[in-house]
Amino acid sequence: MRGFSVRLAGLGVALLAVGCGGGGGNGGTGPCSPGAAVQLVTKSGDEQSWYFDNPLPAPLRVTALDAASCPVPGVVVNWAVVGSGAGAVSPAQSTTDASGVASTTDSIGAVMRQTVNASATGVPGSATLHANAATAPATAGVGIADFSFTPDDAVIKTGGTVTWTWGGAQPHNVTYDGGPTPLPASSATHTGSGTFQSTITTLGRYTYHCSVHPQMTASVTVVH
Ligand SMILES: [Cu+2]
Repeated sequence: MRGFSVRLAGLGVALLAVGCGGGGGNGGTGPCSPGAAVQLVTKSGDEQSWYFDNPLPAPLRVTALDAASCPVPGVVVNWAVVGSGAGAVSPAQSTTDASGVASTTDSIGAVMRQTVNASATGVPGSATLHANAATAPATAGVGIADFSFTPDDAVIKTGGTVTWTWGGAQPHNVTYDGGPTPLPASSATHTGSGTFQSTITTLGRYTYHCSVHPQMTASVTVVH
């Protein structure tokens, strides 16, 4: 009963806070007033599958929570790869922001499955995240038909080759528009059939589109 009335009181405070119109810049994290952090929980980035010896596409993120699951800002999170020879995190230490979230970039090493631990001094509950790696493919195939590139996010190992194959009844092309320069050569416009290849050695993400149908966009990512 006591807990219930306390919770109602808290709700009243929250409603008042919303009623104030916000923008107060008081450093709060929303409708709750954070106490001491008791645990770190995974926010995002867990179980990514990528390629040996490359940084993962998305950061690892955890949220610090107090006993009432209210996000806690200002918590210093220590990131560590568990085991040896399995990549690295950067930075190894980061602080939770106004939303209670801290992040780091994880490079997976030469292991197929990597474990990263996120912990904070004085916080009993830590978080464990995993990443999975495989050998990057030397070749990738992309279909061009029905106003789309399929897949629209091809990945090749450095020095590898992407082959586009035309289909359908519309004219399309591969026109590079972003990435490490100099950009690879773009293709001619073909209709219904034809192929085109790019062999790329410089690491990075290259974006391209069809200049006939600019809404057709896709990318090639070159990894280690
Ligand atoms: Cu097109």
